[in-house]
Amino acid sequence: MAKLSNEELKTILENRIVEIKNSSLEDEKIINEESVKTIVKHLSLGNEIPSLAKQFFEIAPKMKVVWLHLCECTGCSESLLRSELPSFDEFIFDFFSLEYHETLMAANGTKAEELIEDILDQDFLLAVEGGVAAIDTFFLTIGANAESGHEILQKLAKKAKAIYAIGTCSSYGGIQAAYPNPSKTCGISEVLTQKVVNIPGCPPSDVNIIANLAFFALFGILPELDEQNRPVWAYGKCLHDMCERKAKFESGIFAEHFDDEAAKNGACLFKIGCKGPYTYNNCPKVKFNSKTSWPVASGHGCIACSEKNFWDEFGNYEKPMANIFSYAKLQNKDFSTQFILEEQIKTLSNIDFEFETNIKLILQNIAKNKLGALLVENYKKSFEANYAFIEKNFDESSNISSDFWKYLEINFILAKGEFLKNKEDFLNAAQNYTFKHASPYDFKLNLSGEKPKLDVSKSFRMPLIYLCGGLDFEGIAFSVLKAFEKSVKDVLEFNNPKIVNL
Ligand code: FSX
Ligand code: SF4
Ligand code: F3S
Repeated sequence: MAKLSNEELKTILENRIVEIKNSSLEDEKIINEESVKTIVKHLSLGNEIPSLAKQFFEIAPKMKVVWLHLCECTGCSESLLRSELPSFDEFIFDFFSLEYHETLMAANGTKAEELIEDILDQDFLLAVEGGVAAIDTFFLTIGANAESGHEILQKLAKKAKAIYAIGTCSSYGGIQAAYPNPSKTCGISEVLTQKVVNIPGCPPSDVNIIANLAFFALFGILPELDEQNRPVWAYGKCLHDMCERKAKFESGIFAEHFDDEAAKNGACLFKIGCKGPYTYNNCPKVKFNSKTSWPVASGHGCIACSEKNFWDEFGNYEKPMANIFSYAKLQNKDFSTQFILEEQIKTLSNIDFEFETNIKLILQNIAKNKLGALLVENYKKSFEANYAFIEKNFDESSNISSDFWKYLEINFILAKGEFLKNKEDFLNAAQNYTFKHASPYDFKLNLSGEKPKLDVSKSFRMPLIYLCGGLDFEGIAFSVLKAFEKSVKDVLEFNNPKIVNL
């Protein structure tokens, strides 16, 4: 749904408080102020909401929660149990009423199944942990009556006020859906017609679980969602941009081993597999285990556990996404054909697009700030021959161009230490890259002026960073072309919102 302003949300809450006061439903309980404040802070709802939210939770009948376990490892519940503000007991006794949770409730066997039947006539939120075996449903058979998980899910989803897919398994299928997926498991939204809010992560943080359920309890609506139905407040930003090791990434300082001095001194973990640049989640901010740590702080690096198909698409987890480390063996064969490139070049020639092409000057520009100077130094150390080639073949005179191929050639020279003689070499490398995910390039597309402007001048540091970080030329070629493809698509869409046909 569209994003409501904090003012609009405040009005909804005020009205709901009045409604409850005028009804016979008014409850009376003590709510921990710090816990409400923390939830509201995570949701970025502004300063006026916490006191209203506290008042609401104190008088509103507790929202019932049914938590299902389908195909999964119970890591999501483990994450939830470690919540601090609110604590898990506050969560299930004060803020909500946890009616059904197979690993936590006392009831079992037929008694447990009766609980599900009883809840069907009441108002409840459905939280589902785990993917669902939806074709050969016997792979997931649960309980005394040997019902399938698929049947139980369908039955509850029809009556739930809102449905949350908790974790990557429930959102996208997760580990059991990894190749070759023998049980043909999938995310629950693939088998439900009802709207499902995805809270991915293997596991997701306690914060992302609780705050999203609390949003519905407070306002009776779902939070703003992105195109994958993930709450924007939690999954709207790339975690790499919030990472405490980002300055090291920008300086080309990478750990080579998990236990080396560089790793201990906070070096970036990209070279030993961190997938932070490809992952949208708020882990550096909200952390795990009562806010004690998150993967990158603990020294391993992110494995992109909240991204779709991460088991298959992001392995090898302790190596960068270079072809030599790939087991996925995808090939991007239909990507950037000659025809598509010609279309892109045509679009670029109609927009404001120019840049310096003298690599010597480009490197001098990068070295103007502290991190950039370190980066150029580290590149020079690791790619001595390429650096010498640049020194030898470029003078100090500026050469501004808007030639698409010149941009590609700069990347080629940085990676290979020679001029690009055959354009095909660049395209073939991009098409032979065996991962589906491009490494981000910092292109700035400005659509607010008279003419769209594509500024690529800041992006020249990216190949240096990626090369020092162990990405291969194939990865660089693929990522550069993907960045152009995206910018051109955005320009075309801006010029004519109806055509987007690359
Ligand atoms: Fe495990 Fe949950 Fe991963 Fe899946 O978390 S931590 S396998 S997302 O469903 O239990
Ligand atoms: Fe942090 Fe990983 Fe990004 Fe490095 S690559 S800055 S460790 S998120
Ligand atoms: Fe998962 Fe990466 Fe966060 S591995 S927990 S998305 S840091």
